[in-house]
Amino acid sequence: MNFMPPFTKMIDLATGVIQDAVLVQERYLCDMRGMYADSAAEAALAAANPLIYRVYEATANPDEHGQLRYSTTVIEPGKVGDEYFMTKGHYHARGECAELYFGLAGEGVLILQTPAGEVSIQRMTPGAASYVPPYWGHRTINIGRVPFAFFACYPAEAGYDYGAIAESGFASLIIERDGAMQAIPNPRFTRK
Ligand code: M6P
Ligand code: ZN
Repeated sequence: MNFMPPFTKMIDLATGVIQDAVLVQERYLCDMRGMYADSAAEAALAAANPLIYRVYEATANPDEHGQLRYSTTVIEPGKVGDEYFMTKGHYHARGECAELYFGLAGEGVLILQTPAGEVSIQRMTPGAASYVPPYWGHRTINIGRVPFAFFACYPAEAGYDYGAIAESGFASLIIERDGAMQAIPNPRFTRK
């Protein structure tokens, strides 16, 4: 048995930043090429190349069975055309692994989807504990005017499968229409 040392890290609930984060991922528009529906709007923003989101990871816990990892994600406010800033979205490489999200700041949406294209849309405000069941792909979206931050905890062995979502996205697009969030069908979507 490997008795790794227990630890506690503070998370700034207003900003979502984890103290002494081991790994920080930054994704700019150029890291998400082709993922937004409006390619003309994407091209118009290409030179500015805005920061879309950051991921702070607490520790690099070993990817072994039984271990957990946790992170926070902070998505900037903004849109590409009508479509709100969002994460890439992924399935777990080990599809049987679930995940738990907890809203910290701002206002967001968690969109989930089965490989067959069934979609579920969950609103995430501070205090919302949203469960990502096994086998559902998941993406988060900032639908507010300030950064949207949430905490995530998942089996260390879950892994990432970005392929299907990078190719055809989710069955619904989350857009702003007349100042409000709306889900509309994604014409580019095909089943996994
Ligand atoms: C959450 C977790 C992470 C994930 C991050 C960004 O913090 O689910 O595992 O990396 O969101 O999402 P993505 O990897 O799809 O860009
Ligand atoms: Zn996940």
